[in-house]
Amino acid sequence: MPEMEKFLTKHIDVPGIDTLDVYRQYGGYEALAKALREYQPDQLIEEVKKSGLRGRGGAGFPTGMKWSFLAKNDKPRYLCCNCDESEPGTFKDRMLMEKIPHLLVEGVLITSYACRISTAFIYIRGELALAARQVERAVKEAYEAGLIGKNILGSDFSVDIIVHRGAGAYICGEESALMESLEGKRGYPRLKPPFPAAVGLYGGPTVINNCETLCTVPAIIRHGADYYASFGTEKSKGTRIFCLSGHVKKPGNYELPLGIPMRTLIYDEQYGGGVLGDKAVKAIIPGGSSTFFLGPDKLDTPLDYESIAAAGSMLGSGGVIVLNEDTCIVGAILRAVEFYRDESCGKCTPCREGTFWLTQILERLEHGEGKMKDIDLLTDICSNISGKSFCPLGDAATSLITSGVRLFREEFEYHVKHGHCMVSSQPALV
Ligand code: L3W
Ligand code: SF4
Repeated sequence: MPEMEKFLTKHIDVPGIDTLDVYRQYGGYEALAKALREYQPDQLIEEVKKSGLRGRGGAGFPTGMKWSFLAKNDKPRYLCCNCDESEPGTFKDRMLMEKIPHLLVEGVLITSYACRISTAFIYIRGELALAARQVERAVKEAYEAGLIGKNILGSDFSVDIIVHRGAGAYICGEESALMESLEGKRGYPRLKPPFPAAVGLYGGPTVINNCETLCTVPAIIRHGADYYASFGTEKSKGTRIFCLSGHVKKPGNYELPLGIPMRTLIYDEQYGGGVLGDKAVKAIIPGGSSTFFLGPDKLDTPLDYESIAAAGSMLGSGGVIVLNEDTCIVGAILRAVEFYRDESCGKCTPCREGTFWLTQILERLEHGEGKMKDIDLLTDICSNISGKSFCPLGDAATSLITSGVRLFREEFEYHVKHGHCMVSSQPALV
C-alpha cells in the first residue's frame, strides 16, 4: 500500500482535466465501463458497502447501506446529488465541480446504475455559478459521447441527468428541503421518517448523496473496495478532502486519509504550513460551523469520525477552521450565529425565534452592554433549541455557543466586566 493515495484530487490540476478528452486520457469513465461490464447493480452496492464509504456531507452515514435501504416498489426511483455546499468553512464540492466535473458525472452514472435509477438530479448551490457551468458543460459533453442517455456504452442501462441550480438558501442542503425545492416548492424540511430512501422526490424512493461522496464511487470501482478500505481507520475508511481555513498560512483543500492527526493538517509544510503569525492556536472548529469547538489540547486528535466525536465534536463536512490566540471568541461566535439566524427557514419556533434572540444577546455582549446572566441565558436558549427543532439547522446553530461558553467562559465574562474583548478592543472576527 502506498503511503498516500489521492482518489479524488490526483489529477485535479492537470490542464484540461475538465474536458471529456483529457478526463478520459487519465482513465476517466473506465470505472463506469467496468461497472457496466463486470457488475450487476446489487453487486455494486455490496462493493460500496465493503469499501466502508460514509457520507461526506456531514452525517457520515454508510453510503452502501443507504443505497440498500431503497424501497422496493413500482414507483420511479431518483438520485439527487447534493451540491448545495454552503456550510461555513466548506469548499471542497465547489472545487470538484469546477475542476473535475466529469468525476461527478461518472459517480452519478455508476450510482444510478447500482440503484436502478433512470433520472438523476445534480442540485447545485445558486451562488456557485462557475461550478454549475462546468457541470452543465460536462453533462452536455457526456450526452454527446453517449455516456448519458439511452443504452450507455452499449449496455441496457439508460439514465438522464438534470442539473438544477438552487437559489442560494443554506436550508436547501438539508435533504428533504432539497427535494421540496426540486419539486418547485419553498425549501422547507419535511418530517423524517419517512426517509428519502422510502418516500423521496415526487414520492418515489430516492438516494441523496453529497457531491464528494459520489465523486469517490468511481475510485472504489476502479481500484476495488479492499484497496480503498486499506486507507483510513477501521471505521472511517478511505480519504476525504479537508477544507482548511482560518488562521493558517496555507488555507486550501487537502485530500488525506481519514485518521490523520489534526496537528499534521495544520502544521505540516505540505498542508497548512502552521498558524498565521506563528501564533498559538486558541480553538479549532473541526467540521464546519455546525460542529463544536475543540481546544488546543485536542490538536493531536486523529481526523476521523470516531476520534473527533470522542474529543467532543464532529467531523461534519470536513471544514477545519483554525482560530489563533488573537481571536475574539464572542465575536467569532456572533458571526456564525448571524449566519444561522439569516438562514433559518422559519418553519419552527425554537430555531426561528431562538437564533434571533441568540444574536441579540451576543451582540450586546460583543458591544460591552451585556450582563453576567446573559451568559447562562445563552446556554439556556440553546437547550431550548437543540433537540427541539424540526431539522438539524436548529441544533447546528447552538454548537459553537455551548462549546464556546464551556471552553472560553472567561472571555464572555471579560466582555461583561470590561466592555470589550480580552485580546483586543477591536474584535478579531474569523
Ligand atoms: C434510511 C434510515 N435512511 C438516516 C439517511 C438520511 C440522510 C443520512 C444521514 O444532516 C448533518 C447535519 C448537519 N433509513 C436512515 C436513513 N438515513 N437514517 O442518512 O441522516 P442524518 O439525519 O443523520 O443527517 P442529515 O439530516 O443528512 C447532515 C451537518 O450534517 N453539517 C452540515 C453540513 C452542510 C453541508 C453543506 O453545506 N454541503 O454539507 C455539518 O456538520 O448539521 O447534522 O441521508 O436520509 N433509518
Ligand atoms: Fe427551519 Fe430552523 Fe426549524 Fe430547520 S430548525 S425547520 S431551519 S426553522
